[in-house]
Amino acid sequence: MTDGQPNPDTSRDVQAERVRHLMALLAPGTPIREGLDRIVNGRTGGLIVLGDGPEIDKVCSGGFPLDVRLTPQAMRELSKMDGGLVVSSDHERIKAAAVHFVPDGDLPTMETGTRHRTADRLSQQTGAPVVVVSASMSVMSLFLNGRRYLIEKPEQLLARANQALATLASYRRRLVEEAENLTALEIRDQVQVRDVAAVAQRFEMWRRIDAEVRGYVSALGLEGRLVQLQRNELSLGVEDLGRLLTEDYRPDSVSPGEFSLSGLQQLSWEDLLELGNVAEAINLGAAEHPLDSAIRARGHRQLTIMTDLSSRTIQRIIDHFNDLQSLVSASTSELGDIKGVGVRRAREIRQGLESIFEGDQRT
Ligand code: 3AT
Ligand code: 3AT
Ligand code: MN
Repeated sequence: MTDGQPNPDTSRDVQAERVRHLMALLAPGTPIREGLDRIVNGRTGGLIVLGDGPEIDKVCSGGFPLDVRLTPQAMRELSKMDGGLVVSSDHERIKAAAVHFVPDGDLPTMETGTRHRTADRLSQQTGAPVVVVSASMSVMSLFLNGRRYLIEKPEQLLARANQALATLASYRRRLVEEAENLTALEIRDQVQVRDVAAVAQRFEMWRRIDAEVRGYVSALGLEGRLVQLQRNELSLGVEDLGRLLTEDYRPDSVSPGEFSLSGLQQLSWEDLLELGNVAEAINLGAAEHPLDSAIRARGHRQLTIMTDLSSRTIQRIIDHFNDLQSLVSASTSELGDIKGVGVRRAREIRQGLESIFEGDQRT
């Protein structure tokens, strides 16, 4: 990348994040969305700039300055006039109505109608989001920095949210399978980098779909409650799994704060499917044989699953034994001597370890 150039990935992420945020502000249940829906139903069309101030004033001509509370009714009535509305950045007030906008006509736009061309250029010139309700097509669009986004109806969003939820459920199943597989290998001390990478890969795939679902939830507003409940159900324990995985497999040379699975977020979907890329993105494995190298869990995950010990006590146990293998061969009394554990808990841990061990031998 050349110096001084904005990173295209970062700026795309920033734009995507801004669009998600705006879609939440325009979601069903908000006054502005109700106003937009009324304009759609009234078939008058509308052009609404979300933001005011000197930059916007420069491209306004004519119309009527106002300062009234934004209500759905006011939006609808004021949109009956030719021209558009200026709304305060916090979406609380309507600052002007029947405004004729005159953005720079040299700015490129692929739109055809004068309302849409104006909205596109207006957003490019001022950086403000601009919403258009098409009178002829009954659709709502958001223009932001030269791009147009459809503001979808709840039915359309729900259909896609449900598809995403089904994907999320199946990704969760695969993630749990890979985590169980890892448990079996941890007990046998047969973990290779590829096994950890497989769980990390599934975690990241789950995270991506989860982000998509969360986008739908915010765009659905009040209509998103059921999707939200299902999403919560499908995310139970997953964040913890990701955290425990990093605590278990962070290389000794890397300090705790510097090791995370977030490196995976930079991978394209295609690259994410290669375990070698996954291992590299989270700095696991040697350079020559990245996937085959043996690796040991510290034991955070197993201790968390098996016991109700505080993370501080778990850390103490791990500081003492170093890794899960030494923990497996530890005696009850050695365990009990650790501060915060005690005899009863030591016995619980031993039994817990033995039961996964036996469970593993049976299969
Ligand atoms: P009506 O009395 O409603 O016909 P008006 O002066 O109120 O005329 P509108 O703002 O309602 O005008 O615009 C009506 C259409 O005129 C919209 C657009 O297709 C066309 N139009 C407006 N301005 C321009 C322009 N600068 N160039 C080409 N077409 C334009
Ligand atoms: P529709 O899909 O027909 O609603 P459009 O992009 O085809 O939108 P039109 O040319 O039909 O747009 O114009 C429709 C109205 O849009 C006319 C006027 O009330 C409003 N409009 C057009 N240009 C401007 C502008 N520069 N500033 C404010 N309002 C405008
Ligand atoms: Mn038109």
